[in-house]
Amino acid sequence: MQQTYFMIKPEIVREGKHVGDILAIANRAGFKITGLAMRQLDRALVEDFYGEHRERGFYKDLCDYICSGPVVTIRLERENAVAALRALIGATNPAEAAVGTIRSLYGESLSFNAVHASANPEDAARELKLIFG
Ligand code: 3AN
Repeated sequence: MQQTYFMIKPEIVREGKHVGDILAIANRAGFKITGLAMRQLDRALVEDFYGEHRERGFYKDLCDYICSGPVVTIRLERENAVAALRALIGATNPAEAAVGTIRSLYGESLSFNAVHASANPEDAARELKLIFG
C-alpha cells in the first residue's frame, strides 16, 4: 500500500457543494481515506509546501490563493496511490484534463484547478509530513 497527499482547494471548499462528490470519486477509485481535516493553512507552511515554485511568476498568487480560505487536507491509501491519484485528477490545466477527471469536472482554470495531488512518492512523503506531521 502507498500513501499520497490530496487537497481540495479553497474555491471548492468556499462553494461548499462538491467536497463530498470529490471524496466519493476517490473512494470509488479504490482509495481509503486515512486522514481528513478542513483547515486554514498558515502562510509559512504554504510557502514551504510550494517551495519548488518559489522562482516562478505565479508563486505569490498561488500562495495567496491557497491561504485565501480553508482547504480540505486528505491522506489517501491505495496500491500505486501516487500515480493513480494523478491520473484521477487530470492535467494541471482543467481545459486539458481528460474527460471525467476531477479537474475536468470541477476546475475553472490553470490557477483555480480544484485539487492538488502529490506529483511523485518523494513529494507525497514530504507533503504528508508537512500537513499531517
Ligand atoms: P500540479 O498541481 O498539477 O502538480 P504544478 O505543481 O506544476 O501542478 O503547479 C502547482 C500549482 O500551481 C497548480 N496546481 C496550479 O494551481 C498552479 N500553477 C501551475 N502552473 C501555473 C501557471 N502557469 N500559472 C498559474 N498557476 C499555475
